[in-house]
Amino acid sequence: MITFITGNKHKVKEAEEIFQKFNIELEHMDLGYIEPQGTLEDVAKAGAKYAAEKLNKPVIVEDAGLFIKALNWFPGTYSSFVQDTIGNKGILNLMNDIDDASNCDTSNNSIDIDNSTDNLTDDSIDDSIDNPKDRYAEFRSVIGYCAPNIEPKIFLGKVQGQIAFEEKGNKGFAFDPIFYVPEKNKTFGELSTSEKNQFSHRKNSLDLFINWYISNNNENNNES
Ligand code: ITT
Repeated sequence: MITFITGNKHKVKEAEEIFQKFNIELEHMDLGYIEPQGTLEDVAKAGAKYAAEKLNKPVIVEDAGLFIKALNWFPGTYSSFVQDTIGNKGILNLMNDIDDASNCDTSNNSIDIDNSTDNLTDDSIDDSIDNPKDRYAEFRSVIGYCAPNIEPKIFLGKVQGQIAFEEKGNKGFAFDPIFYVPEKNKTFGELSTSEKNQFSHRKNSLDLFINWYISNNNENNNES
């Protein structure tokens, strides 16, 4: 049994489905630990160590965030604060400002772009943006694991995508409606939990953790 320390019920829902597939029992607890300023890795390590010592049992915590290239990887470790303050609309506005700035001296180019997109549907225009790299973003998830009397371990998962031009979908949570996955032609907000769980940052970090946990537990079982 592993205890997942988090105050975010959406994370629990996603993690429960992933753990079920491996037949590992997951318990959820909201311990409300104080997160230090630092990288996702720093926060995950400190949180896992604190919770394992406090509860005297094996725990995982997760620190996650959205990293947007054009914004110098903002909001990153400030994702929670940014989601609670300017929200998705604020992020879309910041992206618009960047688009406007980069289009300033290239008004003639837009005539070419308009012509070239004459026959495209709205959906495919999203795919044909001048330089999709400009809207490049990734979600990162760091799982911190710790148990009494051991040092914490961390597992990093990522997923690549783009910031959409508008919010789409009402599934998922937080930044999901603005995180567009070109391969699926959908935002995370348009995917069910099971669909998101096939390739998300959280799925990738939890897979790494679970594989490590299973092989480590087997070794311990064989030794005893
Ligand atoms: P904890 O109690 O587990 O810390 P939290 O919601 O504060 O829950 P994080 O600090 O790990 O979670 O994540 C920071 C923010 O990043 C979170 O509040 C969301 O706004 C956003 N976020 C993280 N994972 C996400 C996901 O899968 N989809 C959309 N937004 C996500």
